[in-house]
Amino acid sequence: MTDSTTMYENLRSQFTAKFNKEPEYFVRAPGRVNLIGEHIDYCGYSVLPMAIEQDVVFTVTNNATSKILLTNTNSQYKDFECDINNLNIPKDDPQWYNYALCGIKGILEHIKKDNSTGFTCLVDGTIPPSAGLSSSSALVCCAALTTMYANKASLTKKDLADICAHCEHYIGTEGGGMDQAISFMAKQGTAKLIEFNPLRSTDVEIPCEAVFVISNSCVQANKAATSSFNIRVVECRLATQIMAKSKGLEWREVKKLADLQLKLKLSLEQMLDLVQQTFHKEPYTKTEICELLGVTNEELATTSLSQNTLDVEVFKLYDRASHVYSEANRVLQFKMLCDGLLQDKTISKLGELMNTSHNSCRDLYECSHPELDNLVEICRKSGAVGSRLTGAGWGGCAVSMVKAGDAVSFLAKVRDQYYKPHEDRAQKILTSLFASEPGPGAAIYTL
Ligand code: ADP
Ligand code: NG1
Ligand code: MG
Repeated sequence: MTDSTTMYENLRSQFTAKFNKEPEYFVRAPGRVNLIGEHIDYCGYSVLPMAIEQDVVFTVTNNATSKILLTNTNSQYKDFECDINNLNIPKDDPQWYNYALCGIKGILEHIKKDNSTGFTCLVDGTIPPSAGLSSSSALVCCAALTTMYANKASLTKKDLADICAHCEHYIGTEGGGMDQAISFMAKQGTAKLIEFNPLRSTDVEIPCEAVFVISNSCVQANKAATSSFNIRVVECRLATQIMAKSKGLEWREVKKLADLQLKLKLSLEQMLDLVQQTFHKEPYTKTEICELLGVTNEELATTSLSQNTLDVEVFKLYDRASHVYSEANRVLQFKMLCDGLLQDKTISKLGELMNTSHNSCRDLYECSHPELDNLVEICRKSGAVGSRLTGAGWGGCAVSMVKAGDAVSFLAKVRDQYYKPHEDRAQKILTSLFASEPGPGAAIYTL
């Protein structure tokens, strides 16, 4: 905490001024940048993120009662109060405090303790919100860790990551657990391969001549406020189930593209062939999907859809499944290159994989945004070896891999082309364009 001592002292003073008592502890959880492996965690495939320095910090004192009191250093986020034994999280109202309630609820359901202890908490965050750097999960993870500590429970990082991956579903987004896993399991100085089912993490040593630069398109995309994210989850589920049925499997039981691959014992390349054999490129109507699966509209709602996708009429299966299987392969290639298992030109090969990943997100997964594509192009022309959107997309950040010696000129070129010409972007440049190193995971600091 040495570098950030002033920041923590400042939070302590703000807490004392607001609540007229001393805080007992701090809890922090970092955001993350995903280097490669986009929109595949919820399909069961491995991803390759690293934690960033930006984080969410709770300054806390436990209450003698079950009351929870949340206040935020940013006045845009209004104070919130409730009883820890009576949590209500609507799926169609992504208020900031509901993310905290997700983390609290997840832990309470796991530890099953009667008479839970509430807490008073000042929340502070430095992760640009709705920018694909996982501010939402940092908030969820911080709240979960606080609830664990306040209630004298003891959970491993892996337990916490597993619980939090699921509990962000309470707010409606059906994410796959990458963000929460890296927030807890991150280690300073290393990116991580995160694998699922069972959850595990492996250090990935990035070549030392590579620097990662994050640039925010300044287009915000709030994932819980629209159905775009969950539509992608459902499209992948439908693609899984239709391929499973075509192969004579009990399709209702298979929900993830990775589970289907395991059941069929095929390679990723063979899964791509199966996608091509099974699907036409044109979008599928709901009627066509019901016919293929042999179910009614009502049955489809329970076998495959989620609350905010019930009214969706058109699904793209060929493109979405093609993205997932090819992206899963790119993650494996990226890891092997970093491990030195694939020879020659490591950096430029890593860059190529990042570029192909972005193009696939843009064209097949349609989760980019014109401004984000423009930013990625600028990054590539400014000397990045590779550049791609990071996180869910539809706006938010790009991550670029740059050779260390090129970093200064890269930053200057991107600043001049993307930020300087627009006053609103220029004002936010310090928090929008920065190099990032792998940071540590979530922690509790007692006072
Ligand atoms: P991402 O996870 O990519 O940053 P999301 O759309 O998933 O974006 O989550 C963004 C939401 O998280 C914000 O709208 C806000 O409700 C919440 N949030 C993020 N940072 C903070 C913060 N510092 N304080 C309170 N709420 C925050
Ligand atoms: P962001 O951009 O942080 O909301 C989301 C999901 C991840 C993953 C990525 C896309 C949540 C909490 N996060 O991240 O699980 O699917 O998109 O790779 O749902
Ligand atoms: Mg999020």
